Amino acid sequence: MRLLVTGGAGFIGSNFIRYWLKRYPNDKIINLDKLTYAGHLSSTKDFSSNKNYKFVRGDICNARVVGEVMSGVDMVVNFAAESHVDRSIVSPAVFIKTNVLGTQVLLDAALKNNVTRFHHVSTDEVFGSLSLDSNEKFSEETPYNPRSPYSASKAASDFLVRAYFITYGLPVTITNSSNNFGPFQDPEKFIPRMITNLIDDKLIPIYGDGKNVRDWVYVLDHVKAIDAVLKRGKIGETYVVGGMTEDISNLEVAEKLLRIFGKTRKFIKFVKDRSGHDRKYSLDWRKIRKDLGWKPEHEFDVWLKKTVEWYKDNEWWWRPLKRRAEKLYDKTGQK
Ligand code: NAD
Ligand code: TDX
Repeated sequence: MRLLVTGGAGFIGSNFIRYWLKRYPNDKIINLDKLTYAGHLSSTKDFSSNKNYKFVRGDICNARVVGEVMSGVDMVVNFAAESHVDRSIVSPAVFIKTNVLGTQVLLDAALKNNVTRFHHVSTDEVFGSLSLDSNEKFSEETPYNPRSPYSASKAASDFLVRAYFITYGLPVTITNSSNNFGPFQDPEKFIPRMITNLIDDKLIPIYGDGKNVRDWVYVLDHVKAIDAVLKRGKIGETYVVGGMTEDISNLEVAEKLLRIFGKTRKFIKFVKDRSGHDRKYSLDWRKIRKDLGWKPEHEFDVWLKKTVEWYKDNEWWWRPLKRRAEKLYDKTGQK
């Protein structure tokens, strides 16, 4: 089988390719990535010389390039996106271009080339925000209510993917996953930002009161969920993918990290809140468990510790990215 992976030099995409080449050694993968500030060839270093792997630098908004790489492809897995909420608040336009227009360009090419599957990687953020005292969980039935330019652009892309299924019969599937953590995540995101600051004995900036809740899934669990959907998922369906945490606040995550590092709460610094900051995400992933037999297997505390070890052992990877990541927060004042 021939797979086109977009955004494979990013966090989840590179973890997906690493997993897939090992799991399915006869499959061929083309990685189409623009190498924006978030794309790093260093994340693909260990598999870049695999004979079944090919990297093409290009933009998913460019119909010519997309047409070329789509030729002869069986399945598409679309990770390419602008993915950072804080950046979407500072510069929304590129989120609409890549996440909405780029997805539409890919869908058109997929249709022309009769791919057997177009899998779109999306987020739980399309469902909006829960209140802290609610027991509600997001599921495949939850109406969309995006609240940031990032989540609005991802919601628009999900709707386009469904429209191509309904209107043209393109064989699509979608996953809406919660917050991922693990190796190769850019140090501008929460967990790696905290870890890399603590390695350098710096304070860790917590937005607002730190009570915001996220559902955390280890990146390999997410990758395996996509594998399950590609192999056994039903065409036209959406699957919600969540992790093993239960209502854990940002402050609690920070405290766990402080314990791992043997540091005190003095390292916590409360900073200005994110504008429109979603309060809580919580997911009901019973559908993918029941229909496809997938469930998260990586326990949060254990894999948080292993993630810390990974960042300690791989300074070569994140150190060159750290200064640029912090520049964003010079702009937002969240330092
Ligand atoms: P990331 O920001 O680490 O990587 C994105 C990749 O896409 C980069 O390699 C970048 O160079 C590439 N890219 C960006 N614009 C492009 C363009 N126009 N053309 C080609 N390539 C382009 O993102 P991530 O965290 O790995 O997320 C991957 C996908 O998963 C995204 O669609 C995101 O919305 C979704 N998602 C992420 C999370 C999470 O917690 N990180 C959770 C749920 C869903
Ligand atoms: O320095 C920080 N301090 C802080 O308190 C940063 C960077 C974040 N936060 C908070 C904001 C959020 O409540 O931590 C939480 C997680 O923040 P991010 O890592 O920016 O993730 P989030 O905004 O939840 O979005 C992530 O999960 C869903 C991904 O970036 C998205 O791509 C994905 O769709």
